[in-house]
Amino acid sequence: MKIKEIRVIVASPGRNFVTVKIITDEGLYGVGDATVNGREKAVVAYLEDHVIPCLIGRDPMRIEDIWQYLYKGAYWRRGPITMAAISGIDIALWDIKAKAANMPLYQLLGGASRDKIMIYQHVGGRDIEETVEGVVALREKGLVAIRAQVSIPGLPPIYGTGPSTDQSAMVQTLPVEEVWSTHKYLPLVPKLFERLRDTVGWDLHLLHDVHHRLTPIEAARLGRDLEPYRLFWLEDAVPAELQEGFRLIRQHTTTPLALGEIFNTIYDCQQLISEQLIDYIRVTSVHAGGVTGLRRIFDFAAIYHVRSACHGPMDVSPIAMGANVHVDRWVPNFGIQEFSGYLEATHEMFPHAWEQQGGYLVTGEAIGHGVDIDEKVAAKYPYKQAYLPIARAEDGTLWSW
Ligand code: EZ4
Ligand code: CO
Repeated sequence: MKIKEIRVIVASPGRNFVTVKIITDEGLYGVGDATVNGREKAVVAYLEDHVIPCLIGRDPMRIEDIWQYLYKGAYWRRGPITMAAISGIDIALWDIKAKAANMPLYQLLGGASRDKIMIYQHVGGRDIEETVEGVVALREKGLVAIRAQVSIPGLPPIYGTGPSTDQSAMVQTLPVEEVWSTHKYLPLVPKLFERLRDTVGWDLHLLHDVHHRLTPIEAARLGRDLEPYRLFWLEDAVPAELQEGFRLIRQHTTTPLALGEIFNTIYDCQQLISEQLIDYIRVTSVHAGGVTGLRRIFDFAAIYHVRSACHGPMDVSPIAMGANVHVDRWVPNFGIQEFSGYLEATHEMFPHAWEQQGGYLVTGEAIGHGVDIDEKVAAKYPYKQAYLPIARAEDGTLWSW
């Protein structure tokens, strides 16, 4: 079998997606996700100019060799654009291999370790009351794990707080600038979770995402203040270029820590994992080297009691979600899968075998990863330049988020 053609399809069914379609001379094809939210066209150029010409005529069964060729062979290793391109190719090649084997992908990985994949979804609110109502409503839909966020009183709602969980509302032609205050945020979050525990009790898993906005000592304080409410985890407490920064948080709190949605390789989390500074590693197939990358990172994490928790917002396409849930079905050290749902147009463009059943996703038994792209539908939704917002402190200082 040989790779005959590779197409890159860019479309915007509510969010922008970059999809790779690899077609073989035997007619089998596979699809992969290569989306980097807000930097989509950089990946398209990288694929079309530098990756695809090298792969035509190669044996698509040699997934590992192609992965190494694109990683080591480029000389310029790592980085979000390179790794998203590798991820898109890798996910499509695993799709082809599983189709050739006439198996669902999870079978090829070693078979099912579980029947269903626990997910968490997001709730935000303009104030604590609104968030509590949202959590109660989602629990009634069968969710067993919920991420709760709240706007900071006196500041306009900002990304990842409230009121909307529909991230398409946040997408703008140029980045919107939002206002952040650590001082106002820190005492508010424990009040939210106190109210939530009073209302929903202790069965429901509750999570919170800080979006990298704190320093280690501030995160240590927040983690400690949240201990009475037994969070499932505190996500992205601090940006993690300095992995050893998490030692300080770890010394001070037993609140479980999750990190890694922007990581590309095992090297981004090597120290975090080997020093047991986090509890959940949040890498996802589209950004961390595809199925091959996830498998490598999760196996390494298992040694150190760190569990998987793939990033799964609306800008991780249903194809990457398909790759994730097949890995989730197999991975022995599974933790949870993020799933923020998709807009109707996104479902229409990516027919998928996986499906949500209350608080869980199931893979389905379709061969491959079970997700396709409908190119006719894609043609209806042309690319629109869009960005997520930028955060500044009240004095105008550019902030992490
Ligand atoms: O900010 O996917 O956990 N999920 C998140 C997401 C990310 C976006 C970035 O593109 O934090 O909302
Ligand atoms: Co997050």
